[in-house]
Amino acid sequence: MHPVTDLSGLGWTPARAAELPAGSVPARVSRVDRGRLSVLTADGETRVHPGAALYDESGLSGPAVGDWVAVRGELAVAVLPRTSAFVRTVAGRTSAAQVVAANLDTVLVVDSLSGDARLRRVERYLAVAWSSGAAPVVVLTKADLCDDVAAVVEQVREDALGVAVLAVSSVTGEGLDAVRSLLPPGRTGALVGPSGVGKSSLVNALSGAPIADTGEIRQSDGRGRHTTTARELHLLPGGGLLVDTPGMRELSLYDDTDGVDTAYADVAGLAADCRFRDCGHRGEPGCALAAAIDEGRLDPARYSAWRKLQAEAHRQLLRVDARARAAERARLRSFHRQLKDQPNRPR
Ligand SMILES: Nc1nc2c(ncn2[C@@H]2O[C@H](COP(=O)(O)OP(=O)(O)O)[C@@H](O)[C@H]2O)c(=O)[nH]1
Ligand SMILES: [Mg+2]
Ligand SMILES: [Zn+2]
Repeated sequence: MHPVTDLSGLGWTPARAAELPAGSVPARVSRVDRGRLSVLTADGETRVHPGAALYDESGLSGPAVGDWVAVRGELAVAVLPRTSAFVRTVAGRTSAAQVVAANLDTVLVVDSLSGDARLRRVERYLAVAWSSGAAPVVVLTKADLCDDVAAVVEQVREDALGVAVLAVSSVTGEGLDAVRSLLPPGRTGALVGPSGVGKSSLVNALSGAPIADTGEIRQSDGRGRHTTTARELHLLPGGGLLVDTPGMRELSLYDDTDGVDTAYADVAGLAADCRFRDCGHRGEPGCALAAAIDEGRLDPARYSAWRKLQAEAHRQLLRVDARARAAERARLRSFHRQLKDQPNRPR
């Protein structure tokens, strides 16, 4: 762990100070374990307890890797508002929505240059990346295993219009500098993509040290199964911050804006023609709304009203429901009581 002398090196921005409750200090969540948060502070890494008040029923309000939390003593008392979030849901089960990583500047959609079937996957991850509010980049790994890197990169580039596509090899070091340049000091990226494409190897190659568990370690542990590695925020030698995530098998957008879409059926109807099924209409390629505005078929004012309502619907989802929160608090209290009653609990 490299020492960080001031919080801006961890991605802190002065604007966040207004959100900080009195008497608390900010810390950035680097890892979430059961009942414990690892956080990065100006003084280094430490562990704090998440207060029960941080959670609501949606599962979205609780602290995620990359979140800024307000800490009092050894307790995280609030999660500060997120500037972006990569959110996954298990298809068809909105209750399982989960913030994979928060406050990202860049989402690195990772796939491998060896093997195929990557186009649809990259597309899918890109769609979610676009809706995160962070800028996506495609990183194609294992360049050393591919005979015609340029051809594959070109093919992906055609599909991912407007998004940079980089080819790298964690074995030869090819392309690593281009990835490094995406992550200057204080900037935060997250590696997302299927299991086995080389995300953790990339973290290790960028940091010059085996700080993330890779497939090889998994194989040599003899269990023959993927260890569920936790998401973790790493501080790179160059000062950038990078979240490694385990593969996400089921990935879909968290979206519950049906009500708004009923009121704006015309806009929603147009949006159905966007190239990405989960188009965030933020300038991504193939956006039918952008085309409709350009061609005068959609009133920009109506479009922005719809956008505003959609954002509002999303905020509603993120808003803490008082009743659900009280129930959750009660459940957590009894959970903590049970823990305390166990004589041999680890400390
Ligand atoms: N040849 C080659 N193998 C790689 C490269 N990157 C990762 N691997 C291998 O791919 C497997 C999965 O890598 P890992 O980093 O664990 O993937 P993750 O699941 O996305 O984190 C491991 O056996 C790695 O050694 C690369 O650039 N070149
Ligand atoms: Mg990994
Ligand atoms: Zn669109």
